[in-house]
Amino acid sequence: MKRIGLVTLAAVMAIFLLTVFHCPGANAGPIKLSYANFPPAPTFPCVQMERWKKEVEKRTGGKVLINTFPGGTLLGAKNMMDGVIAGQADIGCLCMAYQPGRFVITNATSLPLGIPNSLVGSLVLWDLYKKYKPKAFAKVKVLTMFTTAPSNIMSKIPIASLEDIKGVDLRASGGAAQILKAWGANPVGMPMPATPEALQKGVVKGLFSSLDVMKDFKFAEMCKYVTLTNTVVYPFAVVMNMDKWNSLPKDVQKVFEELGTQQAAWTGTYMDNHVRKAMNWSKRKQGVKVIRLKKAEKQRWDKLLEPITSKWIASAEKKGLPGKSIVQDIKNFTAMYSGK
Ligand code: DTR
Repeated sequence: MKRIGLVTLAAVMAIFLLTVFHCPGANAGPIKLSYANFPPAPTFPCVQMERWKKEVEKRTGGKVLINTFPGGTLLGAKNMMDGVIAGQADIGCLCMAYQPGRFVITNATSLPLGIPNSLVGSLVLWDLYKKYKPKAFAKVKVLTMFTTAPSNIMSKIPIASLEDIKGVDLRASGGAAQILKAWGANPVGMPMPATPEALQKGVVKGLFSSLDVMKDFKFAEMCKYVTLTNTVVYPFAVVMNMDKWNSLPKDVQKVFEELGTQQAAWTGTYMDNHVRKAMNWSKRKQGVKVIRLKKAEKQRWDKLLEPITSKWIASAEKKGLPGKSIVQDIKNFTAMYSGK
């Protein structure tokens, strides 16, 4: 009798232990996800990451915990996409302009098509992604997309004319590099985190980017001139490992899906406000001088950009992509979100 009792007890305990340790969901604790980002924590891609983390943890009632890795501590600017596909991080934030050949459709937002700010740019990009569902993202779940504010020239020397910019080494990536080239500068490509050292060492005399970086990377300490061009945005994507996405419970997936457009709009708004703050700080605390191109001069600069879009359309169509419709959609979405 005693032996049978012991056997029964052992069986009950075995079933209990198996249930606790092998049945996912039963007592398994929160779902933990890693989120990698390439630039330092105070910069806008990481600020939006922390906001998304907070929102997810709140909206799932603590069912999901996000572990964030800013500053390239888990994945860097150029291996973000492949790292997420391989599962080195569950989620990753990447700047598509750093790989222009890989993200052809979404990088079309980097053409000089007059996107006026980051909020409009982010909503346009997100709509473009949803409409075309580019193959480049087939292996991941895209959680959101957003763009920077339009780019301007930050430099150690004053640039007020095409003559001034001729042959100047300026850092830019992707579509923005083509713009600099059209203006006669010498574009030097590198991801943003490599730029402070390039400026310090004199490898470049300035950069072409949205102006948030004047404060967040303290570029205002080295670049005392800003030439306003308000041309082209840089597109970003936040992607998730597909198997990890498929393993999430439906209610968690729903929270992530709902955040897609909201996060794009939140980031756009944050960026636009932050650019204003960064420039106020740069002018007041760092004595940065803002240069506005004279009207006739601006016309010369704009004229040089005209062939870029038609060239892009031709090269996209050669690759079998509907280049013309993509450009038209960007223009239409921009007009719609700008209230035109
Ligand atoms: N303008 C792009 C992207 C960019 C703008 N602000 C930041 C901050 C941190 C990383 C990237 C960016 C660029 O020049 O790389």
